[in-house]
Amino acid sequence: MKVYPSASIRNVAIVAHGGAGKTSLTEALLYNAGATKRLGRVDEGNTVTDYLPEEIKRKVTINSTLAVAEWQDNKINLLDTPGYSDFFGEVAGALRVVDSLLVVVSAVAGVEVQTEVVWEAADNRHLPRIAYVNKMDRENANFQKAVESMRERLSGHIVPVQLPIGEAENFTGFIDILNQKAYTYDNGSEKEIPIPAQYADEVARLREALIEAAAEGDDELLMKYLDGNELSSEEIRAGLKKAVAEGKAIPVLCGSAWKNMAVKPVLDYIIKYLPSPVEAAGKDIAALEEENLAALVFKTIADPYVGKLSMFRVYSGVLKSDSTVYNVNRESEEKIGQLFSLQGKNQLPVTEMKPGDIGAIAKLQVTTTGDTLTTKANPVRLEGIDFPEPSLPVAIKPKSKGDEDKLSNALARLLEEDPTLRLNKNTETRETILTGMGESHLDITLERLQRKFGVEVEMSTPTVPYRETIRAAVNHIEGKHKKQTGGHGQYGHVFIDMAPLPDKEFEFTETIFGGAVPRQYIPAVEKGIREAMQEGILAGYPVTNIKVNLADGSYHPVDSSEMAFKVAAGLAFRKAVEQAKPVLLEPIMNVEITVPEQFMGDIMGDLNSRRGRILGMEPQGKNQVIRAQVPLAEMYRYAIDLKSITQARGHFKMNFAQYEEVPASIAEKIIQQAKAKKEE
Ligand SMILES: Nc1nc2c(ncn2[C@@H]2O[C@H](COP(=O)(O)OP(=O)(O)OP(=O)(O)O)[C@@H](O)[C@H]2O)c(=O)[nH]1
Ligand SMILES: [Mg+2]
Repeated sequence: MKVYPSASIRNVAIVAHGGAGKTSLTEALLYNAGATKRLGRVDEGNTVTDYLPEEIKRKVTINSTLAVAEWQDNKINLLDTPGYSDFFGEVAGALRVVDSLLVVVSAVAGVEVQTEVVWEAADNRHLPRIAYVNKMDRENANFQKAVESMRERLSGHIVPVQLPIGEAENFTGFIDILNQKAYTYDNGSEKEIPIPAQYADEVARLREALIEAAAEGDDELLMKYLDGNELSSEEIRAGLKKAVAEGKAIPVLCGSAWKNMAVKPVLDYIIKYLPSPVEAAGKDIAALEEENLAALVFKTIADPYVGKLSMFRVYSGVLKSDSTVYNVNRESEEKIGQLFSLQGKNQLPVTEMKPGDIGAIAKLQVTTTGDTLTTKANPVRLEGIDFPEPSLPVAIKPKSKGDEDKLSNALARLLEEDPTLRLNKNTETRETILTGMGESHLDITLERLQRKFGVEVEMSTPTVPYRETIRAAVNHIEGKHKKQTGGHGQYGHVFIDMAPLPDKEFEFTETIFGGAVPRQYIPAVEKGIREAMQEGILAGYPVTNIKVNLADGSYHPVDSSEMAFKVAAGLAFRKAVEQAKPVLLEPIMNVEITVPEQFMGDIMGDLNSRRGRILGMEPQGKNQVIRAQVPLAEMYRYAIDLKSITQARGHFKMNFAQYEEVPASIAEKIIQQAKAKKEE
């Protein structure tokens, strides 16, 4: 593919709620730009951007995928993003590197939740955007309603720049408000027609609103407009472009990606109204090219056959094929082989990439997502990417024993690819815990493990790392291990005191008098206690927060040994715990939940049913932040339940607070279960 100068590049992410038609619109844009020979269908699994087996199977986008439309001597880098909230990490990566957005709104459903979520994220990044009301051909399509839902639920000045001619099965074309021209489609070919008479008033009204929005983009223009002067088409265009750049105006187009009607104007609008990287940076081209190289890796694709593919955006300087760069995050040089532009999964070689361009490099050695590639002489470090924290943990293990190494290698690769996965080993429960964004995310992760790396994995709810402790002090508890059956016998004999130790896990002391237990056996007694603490007497969980004192004992000059004293200590320990009011402890988590105001009542009720204690709440913009303490046992599925309570509008963070006693009725059940399991 040819090298495009920075001013002829547009970087656009296509965003919306799931199913609005992002992938279908991307496909139609590519088709109209001649990048593909046929219009693929999501439902037939043959689109450019939904190419992964997991995407084809579900008919849903999972990864942000790059595809390029060359239009009027410009290069549009389109990033087709997922709409489902589990994959928001992919959207976050895309938002970090694009200069603008194409927001798709279904003409049937109007604005949906996930569109609001990305819209807010885009507000925070000050990204200019245009919107496309898609599915105008569908039953119940209603342009007016869709626009109203945008005005109700999204920020900014929503400005229709087109009007559909007919709706649903009568949708035949569109009217260009600014130029006052109408077009219909006849078997795929576009034809200009006079504006149908019934739309004349509406077109005039919308044109006035459009001019007003354009005037607001520029103070001088606004004065001229308010003084009652006519604005020229050129002035309107320039004003609108400024208003879009500043995020004040959002032009709204409409059409049908499926029927390929009114798709070309989207390409025109992207070129005319959305900023090039040069405009977005507010610098001139020469400056950008002469500046030191700075490219951000925003996505990594791990393929067991092709190897690693790193997707990047150049911010300044020129990145060349077959060069050496410096990874400032890893403090290491990287060899760059062939650079590629991407058409979905297809790689198109390019010799170099100018500032602003987006592409991919294969087989980088040290680089991971979020790293900056720059020069060693004058390193630049770009801001990284804000990925969402995952909150749904599951325990995983390979289905076939012996696959452990294979699994951990495969997981390492997947983690490199997906920054919204976390992997931990719980040393107490000995489980491998994989944390993801939601059920679908985890399902797909397991599917990938199997497809890419051939490891089949089982998942289950993680085990709660309960602990045991005591509530009372006991003194002089005896433990005696004595075996004298001919030959060399065994003899160990101790008396211990035991007491709760609130702020420390364990403490061992001794007050042996007159060598009742010889010095050399005392460490063995401590060792015996420590080993016995690994398995409590209630349900087999580790015992903590106790202090033990070795008070007395006796020995045998021939039969005593370290081993015998270790065993005696263990016997004394179990007896002591039994008498010292043993209880079960559970981990309590600090939880911070952020939800829109209207869900507060439901959230509180739900926390109650999870044995939660509310610590406080405070407003944060349109949201409320609730702080609470909740037992971990009640939180394993919270990610799923919070999603369903808030329609995926809420999120939460949690970290360990402290251990607390399990309420008696619940402890009873846990102890019964542990007994049953042991007998099994
Ligand atoms: N009738 C009609 N159906 C459409 C149109 N655009 C998309 N669809 C259908 O709507 C469904 C979803 O389309 P996609 O393009 O996969 O939507 P998406 O926004 O990419 O969805 P996710 O990637 O899952 O977020 C598919 O069945 C499409 O065929 C349209 O303009 N008209
Ligand atoms: Mg899609």
